Amino acid sequence: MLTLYDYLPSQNAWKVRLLLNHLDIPYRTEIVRIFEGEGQRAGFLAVSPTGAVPALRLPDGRALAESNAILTYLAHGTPYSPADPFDQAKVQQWLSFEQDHVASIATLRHWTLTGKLARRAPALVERLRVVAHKALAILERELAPRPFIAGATYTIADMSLFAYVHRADEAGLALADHPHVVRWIERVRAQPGFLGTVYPYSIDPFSGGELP
Ligand SMILES: N[C@@H](CCC(=O)N[C@@H](CS)C(=O)NCC(=O)O)C(=O)O
Repeated sequence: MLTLYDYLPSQNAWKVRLLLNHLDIPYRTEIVRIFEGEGQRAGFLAVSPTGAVPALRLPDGRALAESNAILTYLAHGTPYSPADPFDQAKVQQWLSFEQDHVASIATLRHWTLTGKLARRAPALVERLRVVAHKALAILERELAPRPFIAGATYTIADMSLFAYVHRADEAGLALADHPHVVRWIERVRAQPGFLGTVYPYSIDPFSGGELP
């Protein structure tokens, strides 16, 4: 059976939970208490080189880290990953965009919800806000003419982007200013096997501390 190394408030891990739910694949969960330093233990670093969740262990013992790599692996041969090489690369294009641009929303949300924002350098927060606003503006423009980010069908690129974009309000970014993004969020929510559960940081009393 697959093992998902998880931290419940992590939306990077949620992406993988979402795809496993869409595909109805059974798995076991191993919780990594990232704020208590468990990610930096040698045993976990052998699974995930950065010490971050999510990570996936296959039944044969091999391990894979990085949410988008895990999505790519699990979606291979399913309707969520196109077979055509160009379409596949287009999905990868948006997965790269997610890591390069949308991660700003993830960081702002994390700092806002765990009370760290006021402790951060204002110039750094401002820089992240600029990147996050630009990311939402790009998505608004790109989603205007088509239902899903990589084309006509729902793919892992949508899952990956959705994880943090649909929580942008919690990062202090107004989703209502982006009507095409809002309609895309509704389309993603309507997919069979959609996973609605999002865990708040408040379930972890250590989440207000700094990551080791
Ligand atoms: N690029 C990674 C980012 C993963 C990530 O930042 N995970 C956070 C939780 S959302 C984490 O485990 N942080 C602990 C750490 O970085 O030590 C991915 O997409 O999987």
